[in-house]
This record gives sequence, structure tokens and C-alpha cells, in this order.
Amino acid sequence: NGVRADIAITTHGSDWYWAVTAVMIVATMAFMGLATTKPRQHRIFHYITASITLVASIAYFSMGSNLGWTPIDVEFQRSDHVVSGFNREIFYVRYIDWFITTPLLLLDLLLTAGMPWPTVMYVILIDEVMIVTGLVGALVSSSYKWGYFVFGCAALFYIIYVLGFEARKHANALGKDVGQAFLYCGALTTFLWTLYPIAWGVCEGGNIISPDSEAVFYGILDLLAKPVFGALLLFGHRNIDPARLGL
Ligand code: RET
Repeated sequence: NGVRADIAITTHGSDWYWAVTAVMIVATMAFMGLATTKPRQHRIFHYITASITLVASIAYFSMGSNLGWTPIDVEFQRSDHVVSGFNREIFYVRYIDWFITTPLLLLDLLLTAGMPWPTVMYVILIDEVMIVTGLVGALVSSSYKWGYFVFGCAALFYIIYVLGFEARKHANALGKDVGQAFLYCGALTTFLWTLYPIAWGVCEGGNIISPDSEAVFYGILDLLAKPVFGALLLFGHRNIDPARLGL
């Protein structure tokens, strides 16, 4: 039944992907439910945050169903020799998810900090560069993949610089409550986002851990970066009128 990869998820990985799917769906319903308790002009962060978990629900539904992947030739080390002639399952559907959701996460943060639109658009463009270089690197079999990885890491450094220096100053200038909401969510983001290239390095990059372990590594990161981040962000906004942020 269809194409198979030599190195692929088992029922353990699939079950875990389904569990994450369920959490993403519940989080989406919770964020949408919370939105309805607010007047329409106060719902922007609920809508952005619910969109993030909605898109993730569909990506995880795909991976739980063992869909949205393609086989890539890999080599690996066995005691004293290199084994080749095998392929590994690479879930490109992750990158379609990230292409949509990472700009929305940045929108959550940069709008909280009241950043001007040109900055928001530019940081999102650099974020798309990061995701696309990661995707291309994941699909390339030769060691050129690490060239793409380096471009992606440079893009991540720029994003972290804008969040940690420019946006943090803007958020603090908007008030103590805004500064604090931004600090918690921005710090969580900076910490988690630097772990994604590490996961990539041992999965798509170096083929060091199994696709089941990949499911757990990226799954935990995505649970923290989407539902947990979203809850923290909406909690931080509980007493902030978006009009104060120019929204
Ligand atoms: C890649 C590989 C190339 C180098 C870098 C990467 C960073 C990815 C990041 C992903 C974040 C995803 C999130 C998803 C949803 O919650 C593409 C792995 C730097 C930071 C937050």
C-alpha cells in the first residue's frame, strides 16, 4: 500500500502524533471559546493564536496518518563503516505548517510589542527564509544540506535579535503589563526556537535519531511553542486593550 521508507515511524510514533493532534484541536476550541467571551475589538490575539493551533492540528493529523512525507537517501555510521543505500521518511508537511504558523507566532509577539508594520513584514520575510532553507536542506541528500542549514540559522539569529533587543524595548515603553507579557512570551520563544535547529540536526540533517524519537522531540517543542505559548500570551493580554498597541 503505497511508498515505504526504510527508516520510518512505527505505531508508537503514529500514536504520539495522534495524541498531539488531539491537544492541538482542544487548544483551538479553547482559544476560540475564550474569544467569544470578549468584545469583537478585543479578539485579535485569540484569532491569531487559534489559527496557529488549527493549522498544527491538520499537520499532526497528516503525520499521525503517516502522510505528508517523502523518502530521502541517507547514510549512517555502524561501528567502523558507513552504511548507505537506505532512505528515511522526511515529513515535509511540518514545513508547510511552520510556513503558516511561525509568521503568526511572530505576529502575536511583534503586535504585542507595538512594532511598526514595515518591521513586522521584514521579520516575517526573514522567518520564511528560515523555514524554506530548512525545507530545502531537509530534502537535499548531499552535504550541501548543511549550507542551507547555516542560512536558516543566520535568519534565526536575526529574528532573535529583533525580539530580544528592539521589540523588548518597544514593549517596555508601552507599559509594565505589556513589557511583562512580552518578556514571558518572548523568552519562551527564544529558548524554544533555538532547539528546533538542534532537532533538525539530529533528524532531517544527520539522521542520528529515529523517526519515532523525531516525533517526540518536535512534538514536545510544538506543544510548548503553540498551545502553551498561546495560553501564556492570551493570559498576558487579559487586561490589555489592543487599542493601546495601536490595534
Ligand atoms: C530549521 C532548520 C534550518 C535552521 C533553523 C530552523 C529553525 C526552525 C524553527 C522552527 C520553529 C517552529 C515553530 C513551530 C510551531 O510551533 C528550519 C529547523 C534555524 C525555529 C515554532
